[in-house]
Amino acid sequence: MSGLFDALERVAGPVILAPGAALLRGFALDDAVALLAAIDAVAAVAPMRHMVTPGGFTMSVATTSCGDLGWTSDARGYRYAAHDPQSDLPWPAMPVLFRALARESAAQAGFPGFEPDACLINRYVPGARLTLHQDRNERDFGAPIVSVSLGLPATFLFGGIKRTDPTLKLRLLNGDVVVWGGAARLRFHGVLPLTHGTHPMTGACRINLTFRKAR
Ligand code: MD3
Ligand code: FE
Repeated sequence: MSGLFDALERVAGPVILAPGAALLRGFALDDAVALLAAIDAVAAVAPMRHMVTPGGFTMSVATTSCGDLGWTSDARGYRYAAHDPQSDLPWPAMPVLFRALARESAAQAGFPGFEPDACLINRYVPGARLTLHQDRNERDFGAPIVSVSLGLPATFLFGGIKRTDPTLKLRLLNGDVVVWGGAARLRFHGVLPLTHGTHPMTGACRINLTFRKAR
């Protein structure tokens, strides 16, 4: 699955996108099949669903979570909760592989000892997108967020500290990991509408994992 080019990018190490933001191209490639199987197991217990924003919009991205805390949204706002509001069950445990990948990725980017307590799983089908936003529901902005892209490629928008700041476009591919910490942690970001396609591992979708320290 991983060719010479991928191997070379891994020995080359992190690409610094901006202060605090490090791209680890293909870092999750060898784990992709196992990650997707674990995602299926999580979604069997806590199904992917389209959350409603506090503004009343249904998100085009489908979401679930695993770990001690899961991210939820409804008319009352965005928050982390220990139970899936749809079932009242605790979120599924974070798979050991997820934990290890998040920790190793963060360490590669200069954030040793990262212990996420929440993993948000986003699923994009063609047309699904995420408008520019900041991630500010976590208690400690000192911890990074680690993101893992699987399946179809997406164009990621990386903005500044103000919503109106110019954005940089970055193509995120199957197996790419990005660590967002330090000065990058509160930058605006989003994902352009997914374009049609088929990926050998995921079919017609992209899945993104984000590992967070919510508490
Ligand atoms: C930059 N997810 O779940 S991952 C999200 O591809 C989210 O599903 C996107 O934004 C996705 O909140 C983007 C990359 C990412 C995640 C968190 C960040 C970039 C970030 C936090 C701060 C700065
Ligand atoms: Fe985000």
